[in-house]
Amino acid sequence: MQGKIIKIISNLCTVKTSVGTYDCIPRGKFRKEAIVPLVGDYCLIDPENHYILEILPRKNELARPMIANVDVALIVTSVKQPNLSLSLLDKMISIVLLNKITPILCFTKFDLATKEEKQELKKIIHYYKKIGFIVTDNKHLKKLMPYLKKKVVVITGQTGAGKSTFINKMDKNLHLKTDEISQSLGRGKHTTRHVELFSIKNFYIADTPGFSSLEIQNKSKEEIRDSFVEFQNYPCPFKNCLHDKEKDCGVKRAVEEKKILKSRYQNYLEFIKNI
Ligand SMILES: Nc1nc2c(ncn2[C@@H]2O[C@H](COP(=O)(O)OP(=O)(O)OP(=O)(O)O)[C@@H](O)[C@H]2O)c(=O)[nH]1
Ligand SMILES: [Mg+2]
Ligand SMILES: [Zn+2]
Repeated sequence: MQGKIIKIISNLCTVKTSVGTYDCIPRGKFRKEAIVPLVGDYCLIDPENHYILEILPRKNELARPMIANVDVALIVTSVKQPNLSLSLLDKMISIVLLNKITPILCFTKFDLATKEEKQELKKIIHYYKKIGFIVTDNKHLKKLMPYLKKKVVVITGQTGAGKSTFINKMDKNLHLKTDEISQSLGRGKHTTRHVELFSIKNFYIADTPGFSSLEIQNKSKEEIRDSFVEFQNYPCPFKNCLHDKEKDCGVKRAVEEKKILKSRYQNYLEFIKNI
């Protein structure tokens, strides 16, 4: 019988099939073959003995959050509490794009920002829109819905950014656990502990544990460069340039001329330095 893994807690996988859900454990051969089942996996199960027999090929997978077969990533970034982190945002955008997932940028907690901070945010949001991203907030649900229709969506972002709160808003029956952030640490408390896919309206959405730091894994400097999609708008005279050292680099010039957002370029340099 075929199904889709919608939840994993330790090694107990909840598998949704056309005739109901089954709690299954992966069969012994998985450990031997180093196959780790992921939420989002399509699999074959033995419903009588509650075994997962086989994981079907994936179209993509993320290490953080751990999930497979995703179409859209809703990247949640709080503008305050926790503080705005454009570094985490840019990193997540790169990871998502390099895994062939469509990013949607969702800013939360605008209500906590001052007038000046809102002005600054407006400019930042304008930039991300201009370079081609869908940008939204956690208030305008109606505008967002068409982008999620029939998709498998993962919500991801810093702990305490408001991911579970946002999903609760999408479906009033869910009642996912949410919690205030720690005032002393200025960040969330890792309230969501496991990845789980929910079928709501006409799409699937996975709530996931938040993070406070993130690594780009198994990607080359060139791949990271190419995930900064706006760089290609600025011709550079150097072949295969990483846009970090050359004096007359086209991308560096665009940064100086304020055509490329400075934080984007700085984050890019930081990411390739760490490869
Ligand atoms: N002021 C304000 N608070 C918000 C907003 N969205 C969420 N919150 C609050 O932020 C806190 C954290 O929200 P959660 O939904 O638990 O955050 P999370 O991203 O799921 O956190 P983890 O599960 O730890 O990753 C809660 O107290 C929410 O009520 C918002 O737009 N404005
Ligand atoms: Mg949560
Ligand atoms: Zn260059």
